[in-house]
Amino acid sequence: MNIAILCYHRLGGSGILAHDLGAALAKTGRHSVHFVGLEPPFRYLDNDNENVWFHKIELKEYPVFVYPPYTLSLASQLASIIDNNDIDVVHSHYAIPHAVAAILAGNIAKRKIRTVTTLHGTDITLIGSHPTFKNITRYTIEESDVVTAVSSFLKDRTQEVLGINGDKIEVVYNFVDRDCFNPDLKYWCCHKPDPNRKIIAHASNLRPVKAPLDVIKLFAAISKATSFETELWVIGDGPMQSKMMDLCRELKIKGKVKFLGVRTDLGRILTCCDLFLLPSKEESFGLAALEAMACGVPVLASRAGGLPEVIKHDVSGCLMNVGDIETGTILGKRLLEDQGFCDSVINEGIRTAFEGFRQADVLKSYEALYRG
Ligand code: GMT
Repeated sequence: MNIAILCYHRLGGSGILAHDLGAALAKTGRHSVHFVGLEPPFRYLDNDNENVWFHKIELKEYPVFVYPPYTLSLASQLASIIDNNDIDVVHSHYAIPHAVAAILAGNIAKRKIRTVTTLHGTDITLIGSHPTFKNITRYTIEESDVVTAVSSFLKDRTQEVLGINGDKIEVVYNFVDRDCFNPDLKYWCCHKPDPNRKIIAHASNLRPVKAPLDVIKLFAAISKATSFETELWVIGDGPMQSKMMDLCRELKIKGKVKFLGVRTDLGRILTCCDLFLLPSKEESFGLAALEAMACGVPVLASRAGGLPEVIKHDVSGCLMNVGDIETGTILGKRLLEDQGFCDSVINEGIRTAFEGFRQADVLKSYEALYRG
């Protein structure tokens, strides 16, 4: 099949999943994958498959426009891409505005396409349910041939906030790319000078929904509670970074916290870490948690959204209530200090990442939905 994939190229779980899915579909040799957007998706530069293409969407600036209308440019150019490349399926990741553009392009193009829309989380919980977008989000879900959600939580939430018929939405979980996330990756920092120093990590786009200040508070409290030396690595960047830095200064832990910025070698970095924190206020799936589990890093996450579908408390990781730093500190200390518990959590985390969320199963599900 010829599949067009629309996604955001900036750091974010939906773009990462869209890229990894496209790369994996192309690798099967059964499909050509055409990424369409303003820039190639995050991680695209690692791509070396001849069945993968990138089509750049050009924006038109004009004094009459307050902002260049991206959705219209995307829909118009996508229609040509569909006809010129015999596209069979347009798979939109993140409903707004990709699914809108796909539906418009499907109406404009001469070729008949199948529209598949994957809901990732904030496209429903924060954006799609907002009064300014609610009608168009519901419309795109109703008009897409297939709609998937990355967790049962997100499916239920979409039904609830948009009044959508549940039969319309299929749950297809996310997966991790085993080549990029596994416990055997090695990196310079694996040769840690001090084995008694524990590395605690967080990776996200540092938006308020990720509760980045709770990351700092948790780290400060765990650091105080444990007998180990500790360091926090913050990977990614985003609007809360300067507030996180301010809090580090206030809590006098500035020297222990490193901001590593946006990295494409996240898997290699994770293999050096001893604990991963994801205390989000909301999280429809928590791809970063699954990536950490795949690399053999125990995860302490919040009991938010779809995270309990990914992490079984006390088995494949630990869950705390959102904002409950006190309980999080006890759990984090245990994950660092109780070696037997930590080992069993690590093993179960790896098993979950590669068996519970098997890439081959996810590919099969999407391929079946593409065929109809
Ligand atoms: O979490 C983000 O801020 C990024 C966002 C996105 O759409 O790029 O992530 C969402 O999609 C990911 C991939 O499916 C999920 O793992 C994240 O849980 C989800 N984020 C939220 O629900 C907050």
